Amino acid sequence: MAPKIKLYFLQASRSIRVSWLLEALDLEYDVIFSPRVNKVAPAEFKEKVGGLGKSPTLIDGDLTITESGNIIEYLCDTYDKGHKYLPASGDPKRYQVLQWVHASEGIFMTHALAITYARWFQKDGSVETTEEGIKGNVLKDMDYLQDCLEKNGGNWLCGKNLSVADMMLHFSVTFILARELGTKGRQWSLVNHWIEDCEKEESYKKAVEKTGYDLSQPG
Ligand SMILES: N[C@@H](CCC(=O)N[C@@H](CS)C(=O)NCC(=O)O)C(=O)O
Repeated sequence: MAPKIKLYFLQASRSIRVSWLLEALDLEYDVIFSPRVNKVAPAEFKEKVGGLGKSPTLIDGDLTITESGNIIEYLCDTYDKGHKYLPASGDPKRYQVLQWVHASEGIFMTHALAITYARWFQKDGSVETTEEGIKGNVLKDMDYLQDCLEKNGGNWLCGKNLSVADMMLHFSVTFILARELGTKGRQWSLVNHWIEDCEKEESYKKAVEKTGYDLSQPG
C-alpha cells in the first residue's frame, strides 16, 4: 500500500526541513520531487502542488497543508507522541522551540530574501548598495544565533537534544551562508559547528539521500 503521507519537494528548498522530521519520526512518505528550472519552480510543478504552489506542501490523507513551520507542528502533534522534537502544548519549553521555528521564517529568511530578491530583480542602481544596506540585519541574526549557541553551552538550539528548532533553522542558516547573503568574509565558529552536528544526524542524512536535496543547485 502506498504511504498516506506525500511531500511536494522542490530542489534546494525549505522542503528539507519536513523531510528531515519525517525521517526522524520514522514515518513512511512519498516524495513528489521537482528540480528548479532557471532557479525557480517550474509552472507545471506549481500547478500540481496547487494553492500558491509552494514547497513544502504536505498531504496526509484528506489533509493538505503548507508552511514548513505549520507542517512541522502538525507532524509533531500527530506523530511525536513522546514529544521528542517539540514539547507538549502548555509546557513552557514548547514556546522556546516554537520561537526558533517562527524566527527561521519570520526573521532569518525575511532578511535573507530581501538580499536574494534585490539580486534577482533589482534593475536600477547598484545591487551592492542595496545589499550593503540590508546585510546589517542578517549579520545581527547570525551574531544572535552564535550568542545563543554559546550561552546554551551545547550543540543544539534548545537544550541538550535535537528539536524542530534545529530542523527549521538549519535550512535558513545554510541558505544564508551558501548564497553569501551579506556574510562574505565573516565566520561564526559555533554556528559552523552546529551545522556540522545537524548534518551528522542519521535522520538528516536519510532525508538528503531520499530526496536528492542539494543546496548547491541554483535557487
Ligand atoms: N514560508 C513558506 C515559504 C515557502 C516557499 O516560498 N517555498 C519556496 C521554496 S523554498 C517555493 O516553493 N518557491 C517556489 C515559487 O514560489 O515559485 C514555508 O516556510 O514553507
